[in-house]
Amino acid sequence: MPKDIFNTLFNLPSELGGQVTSLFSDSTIKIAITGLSRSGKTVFITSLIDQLLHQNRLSSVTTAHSAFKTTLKPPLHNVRRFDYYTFIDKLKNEQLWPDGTDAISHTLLEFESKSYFSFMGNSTFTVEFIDYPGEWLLDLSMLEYSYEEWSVKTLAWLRGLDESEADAYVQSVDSLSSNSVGSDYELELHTKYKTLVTNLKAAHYSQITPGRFIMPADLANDPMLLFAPINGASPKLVKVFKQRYDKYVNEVVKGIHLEHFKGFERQVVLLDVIESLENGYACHKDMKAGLKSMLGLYDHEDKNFLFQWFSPSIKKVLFVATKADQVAASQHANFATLLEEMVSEFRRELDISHIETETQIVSSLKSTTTIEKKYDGKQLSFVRGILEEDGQLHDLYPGEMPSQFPTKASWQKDNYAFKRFMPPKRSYKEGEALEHINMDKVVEKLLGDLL
Ligand SMILES: Nc1nc2c(ncn2[C@@H]2O[C@H](COP(=O)(O)OP(=O)(O)OP(=O)(O)O)[C@@H](O)[C@H]2O)c(=O)[nH]1
Ligand SMILES: [Mg+2]
Repeated sequence: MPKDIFNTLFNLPSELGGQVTSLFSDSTIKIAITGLSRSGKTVFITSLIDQLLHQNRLSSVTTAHSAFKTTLKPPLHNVRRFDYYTFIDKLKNEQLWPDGTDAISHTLLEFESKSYFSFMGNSTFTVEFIDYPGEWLLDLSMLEYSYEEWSVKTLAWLRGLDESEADAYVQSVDSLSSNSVGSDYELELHTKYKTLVTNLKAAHYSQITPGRFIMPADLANDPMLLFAPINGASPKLVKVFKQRYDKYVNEVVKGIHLEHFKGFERQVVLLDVIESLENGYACHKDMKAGLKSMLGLYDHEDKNFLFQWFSPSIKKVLFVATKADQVAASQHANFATLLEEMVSEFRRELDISHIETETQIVSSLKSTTTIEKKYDGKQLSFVRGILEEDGQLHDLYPGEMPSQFPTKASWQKDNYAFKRFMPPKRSYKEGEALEHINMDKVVEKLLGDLL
C-alpha cells in the first residue's frame, strides 16, 4: 500500500509511514548500483554503508525519521561479499582509492527502526546492494542480439566513430572473403578487436562489448572469448564466432551477470558528468548511448526490454552524478543542471513505465574544500585538495561548469579539464563517517520511504 494512502487511512504523521509500510513489505529490498566503469560505484557503496552504520553525517535523515540502527550482515552463501572493511580502511587510513572491480559482490544491511507504538515491536528490513564491474554491465545488451545482429550493430558503431584504429578494423573485416577460414584468422581478428576496444575505452568511449574483453577476470584466456564482430563474407568464420558468442551470452551474460540482477526493486545509476564534459561531443554522445543500453531502454517496437531483463519489480531509479568535489561548491547548481540534461530522455521513458526517478549530485568522499581567493582583482572559488598526479596539496581554480552541454559545433574539449584528487589526508575519530557531499540526500531519496 502506498505510504501516503496508508497514512491518510490511519491518520498517521507522514514520517511514520515508512516503518509501518515496511512491516507489510518484503523484508529484503534489492538495490543494484550500476554505472559505466570508473563512475564511482565502489566508493559510493562504501560511503553509503559507512554513513548508514555511523549516521554522524546524516543529520538531515536522522532528524526527519525515527531512530534506526543499521548492521552489516554476513554474506549470503554462494555470492561474494562486498569488501566494505577493506575499502573503508583504504580510504580512511591509507588515503587511497580502491582498485577497479573485477567481480560481482553483494552486501546486506539490516535496518531496525524504532516503532511509534511500543506494542508493535520495532520494524526491520534488509537492504542488499550489488556492486558490479562497470565493463560487464553493457554486456546485458548482448542478450537482445544474435551474433549477426551484434556484429552489424558493432560495426556500424565503429564506422561512425571517426577514429583511425576503428576504421582500420572495419577495413580488415571488409577484406574478408569465403577463403578467410582457420584459427589464424580467428585469432588475428579477435586480437585486433580486443586491442581496438581496449584503446577505445582508454579514449573514453563507453559502448564497448563484450566487457570481458577488457576485464576478463576469471575468464582470461578462455577460448570461448575468441570471437569478434565480422560481416557475412566468410560463412565458416561466422559459424565459429557465432558458436562462441552464443556460449558467452548464455553461460556468462545470462548465467552469471544477469543472475545477480534478478528481482531488484531499486537501481542507482552513477554517472561521471565531468568525464562526459571533458572528453568532447563524440564521447558524451557515446556515454549517453551506453547508459541507455545499460538501462535496457531500446528503440525496438516489439519488446519491453527493461522489464524483460530487470524483472517487473523495479520501482525506482536514482541517477547520481558522482565526484562533485572536483569542482567548487559555487558550480554545483550547474553540475546538477548538466546531470538533469543527461538523463531527461531516460527519465521520460522510465516515467511512462511507472518507474519513479530522481537525480542527485554527490561526492561519496569529499576530497577537496572550496576556498575563496582573489585573483587578478576578481573573487574566485578555488578547490584545495591533493592532486592524483603528484600527491601534493594544491589550490586550484577548476574553472566554471556550463549550465548546459555545448553543441557539437561549439564543443571545445580543451575548455574543460578537471583535475583528479586523492582521498584527503586526515585522521578519523572512532566511528566517524567519511566526509561527503549530499550522501544524506541519497539516503533520503533511496531509502527515506522505508525509514
Ligand atoms: N574526487 C572524487 N573522486 C572520486 C569519488 N568517488 C570515486 N572517485 C574517483 O573515481 C575512481 C573510480 O571510483 P570507483 O568507485 O572505483 O569506480 P567504479 O565505478 O567502482 O569502477 P569499476 O569498478 O572499475 O567499474 C576512483 O579511483 C577515484 O579516482 C569522489 O567522491 N570524489
Ligand atoms: Mg568498482
